[in-house]
Amino acid sequence: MIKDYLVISEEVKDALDSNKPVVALESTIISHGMPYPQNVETALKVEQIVRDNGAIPATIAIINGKLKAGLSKEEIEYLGKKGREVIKVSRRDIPYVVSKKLDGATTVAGTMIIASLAGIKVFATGGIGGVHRNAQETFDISADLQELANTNVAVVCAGAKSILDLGLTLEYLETFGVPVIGYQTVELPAFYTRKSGFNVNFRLDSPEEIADFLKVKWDLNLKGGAVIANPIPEEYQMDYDAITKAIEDALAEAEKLGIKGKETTPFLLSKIKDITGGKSLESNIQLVYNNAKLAAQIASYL
Ligand code: PSU
Ligand code: MN
Repeated sequence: MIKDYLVISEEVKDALDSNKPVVALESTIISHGMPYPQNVETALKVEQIVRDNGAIPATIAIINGKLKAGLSKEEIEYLGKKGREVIKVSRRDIPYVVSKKLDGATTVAGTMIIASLAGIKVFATGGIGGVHRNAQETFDISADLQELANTNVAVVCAGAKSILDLGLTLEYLETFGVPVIGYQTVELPAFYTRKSGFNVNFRLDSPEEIADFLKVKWDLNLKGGAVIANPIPEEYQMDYDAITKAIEDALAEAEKLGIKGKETTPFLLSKIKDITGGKSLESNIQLVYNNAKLAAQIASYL
């Protein structure tokens, strides 16, 4: 049944069959998270970094109605060029995009679902979705959090952007039993910055310890994923006040224009990039590389 829908690339299939480490990568970050051509360059380099660290990359998307684990260079180029014209696919969107034989770029939630169907346990990205600021009014809580509650995939990220309410995001994850692990840090990183003012649940200092943690969680059938929060390297972090101001301005603009639903996150990401004159993009690219490396190391121990 599943195999009527899921296409795993030869390389990824071979790796999974021979128990080699595989790292899933998402595609919304390519289509909606970064501009062309940096998005394609980044996506290809991320794959290379995964390889350099001993694992096989599986970039995930929906192409012509097929759930794909492992994209070709041409497919990555295609998604990157189409950009925000590609449908952003979270859990609710999958049946539509598949039944209509469309293309879709998968979010963290969408990527976790397909990774899990393919048997991939570790996934690297930039930042996860979460509870938006003012969610008590808007109810805007990313489906990524429910996916983390339910689907057994570990997500290596640089924390979450403070376009979100990080405190409420942590509360939500706590309620649903999703552990938040800090890699070599007790403080939750806030994507562009290493600091957020919030603590993670557990600090673990090596990929091996993180792999042990995940093994225990899943051996005990404690359903769901984990957030592995990996701070942006010191030299690429942004000035705290500058990024805070850019985020405030982007949020005000979104409010003024009445941006809602699935448009909100892509709108804020591109606004922040414009306001910071592209500086945020460089940080964003570097933190993704850093996450790909850690994810490959964790996958190798698992
Ligand atoms: N946060 C980022 N970069 C991103 C995203 C979030 O810093 O590219 C993308 C991811 O694909 C994430 C999605 O899963 O946005 C969340 O969207 P929403 O808030 O609509 O659930
Ligand atoms: Mn939302």
